[in-house]
Amino acid sequence: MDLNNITHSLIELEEDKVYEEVDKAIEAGSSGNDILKACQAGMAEIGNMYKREEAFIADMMYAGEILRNIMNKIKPLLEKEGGKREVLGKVIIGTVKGDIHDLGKDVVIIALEGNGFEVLDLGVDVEPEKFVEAIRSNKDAKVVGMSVFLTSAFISTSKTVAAIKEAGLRNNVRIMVGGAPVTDVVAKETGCDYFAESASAGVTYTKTVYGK
Ligand code: B12
Repeated sequence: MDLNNITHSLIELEEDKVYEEVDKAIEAGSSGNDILKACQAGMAEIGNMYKREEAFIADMMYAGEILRNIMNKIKPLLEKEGGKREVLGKVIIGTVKGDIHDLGKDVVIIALEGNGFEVLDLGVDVEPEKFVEAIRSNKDAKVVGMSVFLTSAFISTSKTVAAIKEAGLRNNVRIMVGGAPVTDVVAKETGCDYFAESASAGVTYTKTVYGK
């Protein structure tokens, strides 16, 4: 099924139309992942429009609310697509200090949980110390995920990794980082182990760390 209508109506912020299109796609048997991809394309374009000063921050906010509702609609599909039900391991996740974007992180949480991982969500604007404390009190968590959407918050990622090192906990965990502006180079320079370009890349990496 052609999911361009979802992307298009999201860009146009036609809220009712976009829900209608999502419902149609679900009924036609589209996968949760494909519906999500169509939404991500729309969100990226809204971000570009904001950058070109063709959209306001209020538009990004509205699009974010629409996406949150769509995520609630497709959550059962995404979970079912994950398959596994037994608990495979624990992951600590949060959006770094100075950054409040949480939609990307929340998609990752749905995907991890759907694939059998327990997730400790630290929320947004997370201080480095909070990551450290969570690692210290959850010795069974072998993976930490950091989300960052602002280039100005890359420094928080570096600081968080440094704080984990300073606390003597760096060897206890593998750290993955993701978010729209993140690249392999950013992951390396901030001291993370892995750049996850998508939720499913994050799931694959986590499975590898846990030997699953
Ligand atoms: C919606 C949105 C907002 C909403 C956020 C709502 C929310 N609850 O999250 C609001 C309106 C609050 C917002 C605010 C701002 N935003 Co904003 N926002 C966006 C927008 C349009 C979409 C982001 C989004 O939710 N995408 C959808 C999801 C699902 O994201 P995704 O990237 O596809 O996620 C996948 C991967 O990235 C990956 N992933 C993400 N995190 C992680 C973590 C791990 C561990 C793993 C494994 C994987 C992973 O997996 C996800 C699922 O597959 C982006 C544009 C863009 N290109 O992303 C701008 C964007 C990120 N924002 C931007 C800016 C500038 C801002 C503001 C500074 C604007 C302002 N002047 O105030 C503020 C910052 C506020 C703050 N302190 O954080 C810029 C950042 C530029 C930069 N490079 O620094 C962008 C890129 C827009 C642009 N092109 O200019 N924003």
